[in-house]
This record gives sequence, C-alpha cells and structure tokens, in this order.
Amino acid sequence: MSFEKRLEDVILRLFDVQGVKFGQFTLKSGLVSPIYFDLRVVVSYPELMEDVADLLWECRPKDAHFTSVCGVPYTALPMATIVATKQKLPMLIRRKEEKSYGTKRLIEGHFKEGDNCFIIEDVIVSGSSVYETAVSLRGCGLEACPALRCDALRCPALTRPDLSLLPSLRGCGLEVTHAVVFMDRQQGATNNLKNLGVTIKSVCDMESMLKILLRNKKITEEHVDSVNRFLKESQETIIRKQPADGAPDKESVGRLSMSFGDRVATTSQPLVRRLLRLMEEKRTNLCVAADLGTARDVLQLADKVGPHICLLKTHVDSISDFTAEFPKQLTELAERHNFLICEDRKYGDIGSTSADQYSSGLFSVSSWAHLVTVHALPGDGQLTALSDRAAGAERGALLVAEMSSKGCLVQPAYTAAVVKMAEAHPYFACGFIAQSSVSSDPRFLVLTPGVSLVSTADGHGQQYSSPERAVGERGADVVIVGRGVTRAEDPAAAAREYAQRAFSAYLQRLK
Ligand code: S5P
Repeated sequence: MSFEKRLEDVILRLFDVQGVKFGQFTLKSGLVSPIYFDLRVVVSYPELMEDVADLLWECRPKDAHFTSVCGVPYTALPMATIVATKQKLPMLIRRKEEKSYGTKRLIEGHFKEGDNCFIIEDVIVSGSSVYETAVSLRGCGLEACPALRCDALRCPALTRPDLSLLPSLRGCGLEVTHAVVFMDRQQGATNNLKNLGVTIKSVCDMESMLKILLRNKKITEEHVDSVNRFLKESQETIIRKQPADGAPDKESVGRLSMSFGDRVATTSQPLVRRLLRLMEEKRTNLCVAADLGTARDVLQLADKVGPHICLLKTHVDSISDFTAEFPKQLTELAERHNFLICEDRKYGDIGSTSADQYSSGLFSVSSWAHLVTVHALPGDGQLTALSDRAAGAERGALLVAEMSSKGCLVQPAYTAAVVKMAEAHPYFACGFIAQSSVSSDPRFLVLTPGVSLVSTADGHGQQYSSPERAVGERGADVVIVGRGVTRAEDPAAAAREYAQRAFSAYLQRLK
C-alpha cells in the first residue's frame, strides 16, 4: 500500500479512537486551539501504534546516518521503542525529571561521543519539547564526559564532523540534526527548530489531516474553517522553556533571550562554548580592538584592559615591529587575564590563498589567534581550507555579515547567504561581525563594531552607536570598541565602563 493510503488509514483509525478531537483545548504553549491531536491513545491499540511507528521511520531523512533514536517523553517513547527494536537501532531515553545536568544521569542508555541521535516526537506546535530533548542530548554528552577538561575536545571530529573518525575519539557530545514528528501543527515549529539546528520531517500536517477527515465525511467544512482560522492567527509561535514543575516559564530560547551560560549546551563548537562560559563567568561581553602601531603598545594595552574583556582583537599587519615574540607574549597575557584573541584579518581570497595567509608567513596566525574574521564572498571553500589548516586546534571564524561603515555595499540577500554559510559550517563558523541581529541561532555569536561613547563618526566612514543600542536594540552579544578605549586617558577605566554598560544591556535584554 502506498504511504498516502497507509497514512489515510491511520488517520481514520486515530479519529475513531478519539486521537483527534474538536472543541476548545489549551495547548502547552498557552494557545487555545479548536482541535486537539492526541497520539497518547495509541498505547491501547498495539497495531495502530506499530503502524504509526512505521510511518515515522519511513519519514526519516534517508541521506543521514543515525546511530541512535530518542523519543521525546512520554508520548513518543513507545513509538521510538518500536522503531528501535524493529530497526535494531540503539535507543536513548531522556529523563524528564532532571533539570540540571549535575551528576545524575539525564540520558539513559549507552552512547559514544559524536553519535548522531535522531529524535521522534508525536506533535509539534512551537517545537519546544524537541528543542529541550536536543539540548539535553547535545549537552549531556559533553557534560557527562570526563574528557571535557582534557585535550580530547580538540579532536578533529568537533572541528569538522567526520563520523568515520569517531571510534578513536573521546569527548564529543551527541549530534542532533534531525527529528521526525507525526503531526506538524503548522504553527512555526519547523522554522523555530531550524534556527536551533534541528531539521524536522513530519509524517502529516494539519492541512492534510483535515483533508483526509473531510474526504471521509468525518468532519464538516465548519471544522476545517475554524481550524484554518486558528492556524492563520497562531503561526508565529516561539519556543518556550519548560521548567521541571511543568509550568512554562517566560523565557523563549532564541539567541537574544538566552543567557550566555544557557547557550553553552546548544553547541558543540569548543571555542564558542569556551567564550560563552568565559563571558558568563567573567561578566563581560567587551572586545577591545587593539589598533595600535607597535607590539609594545598593544601588549601594554592588553595588560591594562585584560581584566575587563572577553576578547582582544588585533590587526597584526599594522604592527610595525611584529616578531614571533609578539603572539607569545600576547598569549601569556590572554591566559593571565582570561580572554581570547581574534585576528581581524578579514580573509577574502580563494581557499588555498587564504589558508596560506592563515597558517604560514610572518604572522602564522593559525598558531595563536583563537578567532579570525573572514569575508564570505569567495564561498565556503575558504572556510573549509582555513579549518583544515587549524588542524584540530581550538580555532574558529567570524563571518563578516554586515559592516559599520557608511556606504557599505552589503545587501540583505548577501547577509542572509552569509548566515546560511555559517549554518552549513558550524564546526568552524563561530558567529558574525554584524550591525543587527542577523541570526537568532543561539550557537552563533554576534559581534558588533562601531561602538563609542565619545564619537558618532570618525570622518572616514565609521559610524558609532552606544553599547546599549548595540546590545539592547541591535542584538549584539559582544561589542567591539577600538578608539573609545585606546584613545581614552585611562584605557583600563574606559574598558571597565564599556564592559559594565554592555553587560548591563545584555542583562536587561534577558529580562
Ligand atoms: O564593520 C566593521 C567590522 C570591523 S571588524 N567595522 C569595524 O569597525 N570593524 C573593526 O572594528 C575595525 O577594523 C576596527 O578594528 C574596530 C573598530 O574600531 P573603532 O576605533 O572605530 O572603535
């Protein structure tokens, strides 16, 4: 029997056992819906349960390789179990009770680092349950792994996922890239989850289910109209976190409303994890652009502003007396004051040329800069070339998605393409240099230059706004300040002030 015929048969049987109801129902998201789809009933009908599970399995993305399956508790658990036993695919269970990772196990079952687990869910409205499960699976592997604190995190599998490498590696989290759901209520979940790095495939959606029920005279046109009206008005759901006590909290989980600390679990990119943790712990989201002409001046500045910054940005080709000693001393200062280093080289050539510029020559940037800036213009071959030269070290790139300067030629379509490129290369792309919230994906950092408390322009095209505007209105995670600090009478005091104001704006944003 064709998939469509089997789906029709399953929908009609579900209707007959009250799996689809019409009335007034308050959903987990708080929305009041005229239709309720309840797959819980299938546990009483084993054949129906098996048929539902078979349809779910058939909808999995055929081009992806999965090493385990996890059902979102509780409704999808039996279906995941059927899939696991029939397909001989190991299963994982995410405990619903545990709130934090702690020492208690959040995930039951054995898994290897880097396993790709696919999620099964019954119904999606906003996608929050799938999201919570994905976060647990991605984060748990890392948190539970003792190797987190060792060099294993530098494994090539994390900088460039290659499943064939995995048996010999330790310390990677579970990969979660796909989920299969039975019913997509068409209320925004697919998009919400896409932004969080999870692709959804659904067996059925509201529209096709209504068509089946109407065709078979189970419902009337009025039913269809009321559901369609409801769907039209409630398409823009956001993902909400669900605390252990079951009451939804106020926080949605896009980048802008998540704390730096909470975002750690959304990514397995080691550098992003490290920077997010550092920002949360050190309570700073300030990057100082150390645009000074001599090695001594840059090092002196780094020592002064070090306690107040999460990142120091350099332009080493502007340093007149650069020697190999400079990065060594800068690295010592970075370790002493706990900040990371970004070389703002804005690579923008074919992959092979950029890779040579990155890893060889006088500056040998790949050996000391945690982050580099990159123009996406040449295409993603440049990113893979740079990532190859990083050779498994904790390295990453910030893609220039927008610029602060007047007359900048970047157009929205270009910015969107840059974001897409980062999404396709999350092992190396750590985020964006931008002037607006170009992505709501919590895995990516948005860094905004053109921040000053003393100027609005510099006479050469630079345009400035305040830390509050950059973080609160434009959606920056990190503000980049150059001359506002370097030209201040007391750079340390200036850095402290920028850091305090930018971090307060971030805290305000969380509210
Ligand atoms: O769009 C951009 C991108 C960058 S990385 N606009 C910028 O100004 N930058 C960099 O940020 C620029 O190269 C400089 O290092 C810093 C801004 O310095 P300021 O002195 O104008 O604050």
